[in-house]
Amino acid sequence: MPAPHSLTTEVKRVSIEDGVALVTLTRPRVMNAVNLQLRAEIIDFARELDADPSVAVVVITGEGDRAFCAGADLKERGQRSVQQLYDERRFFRSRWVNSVASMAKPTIAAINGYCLGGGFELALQCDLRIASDNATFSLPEVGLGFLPGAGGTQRLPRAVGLQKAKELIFTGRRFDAHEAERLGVVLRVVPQPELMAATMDLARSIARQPRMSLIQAKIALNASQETMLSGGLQAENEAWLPCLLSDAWKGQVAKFGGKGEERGEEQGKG
Ligand code: CO8
Repeated sequence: MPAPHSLTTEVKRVSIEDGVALVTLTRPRVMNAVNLQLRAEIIDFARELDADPSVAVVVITGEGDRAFCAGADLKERGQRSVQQLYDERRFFRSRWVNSVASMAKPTIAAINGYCLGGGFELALQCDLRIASDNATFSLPEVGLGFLPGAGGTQRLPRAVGLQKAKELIFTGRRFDAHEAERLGVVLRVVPQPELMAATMDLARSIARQPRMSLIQAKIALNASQETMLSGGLQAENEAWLPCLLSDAWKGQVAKFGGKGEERGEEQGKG
């Protein structure tokens, strides 16, 4: 395993250890709101960490205990003309709405405090979400004269069902971590001081799994949300086949006296 390293900018910090990249949004004075720079850096780090062989799992969180992310930086947006907002959206939309969701590697949001608007949509891009007991969720865009336009109208119904998503988006009401857990928005809720330890434990346990199996399993699981059953089963088969050639599988089958050919290298790299 390469030595741990980190990458810090004005708006985010990345540290990598034990196969887990921890990305922290570092704008706590504005509740980690997403300005243009942070949006561009999220798009970049998603691509870079996906290609980094020292990374198996990516965790995203917000600095401090008040907010994961309070959505778009409304102060910055307020300074921009309609033309600028239109041009930026045309350029960024397709990159932003799938930036984290399109990562091959598993991703986890560690949600501390407010998780609003575009911040909630960013969390919905992650494969797994763990919330601290002080987390508060809302998609308030309709009340702002907009609609959730960074994936919220598509990913929330997939998480909670269409009717509940309509209630939450039409009203924009805030709901707490325990309701988020009941609805299936988050996997589980932990006391605020334990959030990062619990999330990193989960991330490390996933990072110890064979890399190729994780990536192929994610492809097959995601296909279940995009296709009919027959298409999903086909995608599962296509995801299964490359695993047959992985070092991890060869090593496992050799342990049982099978025709694993040469033992795989270290498990976790297959
Ligand atoms: N953008 C910029 N600054 C913010 C944001 C934000 N989204 N949220 C909070 N801040 C700032 C506050 O202005 C304040 O700064 P300052 O001290 O300079 O006044 C600081 O963070 C602390 O905030 P508060 O003092 O308000 O702290 P509270 O604990 O009282 O409240 C809240 C925290 C509940 C998070 C409150 O700040 C709030 O409601 N924020 C706005 C949340 C919101 O509506 N987010 C946007 C969601 S919509 C979205 O993300 C999609 C964009 C759609 C628009 C598209 C336009 C083209």
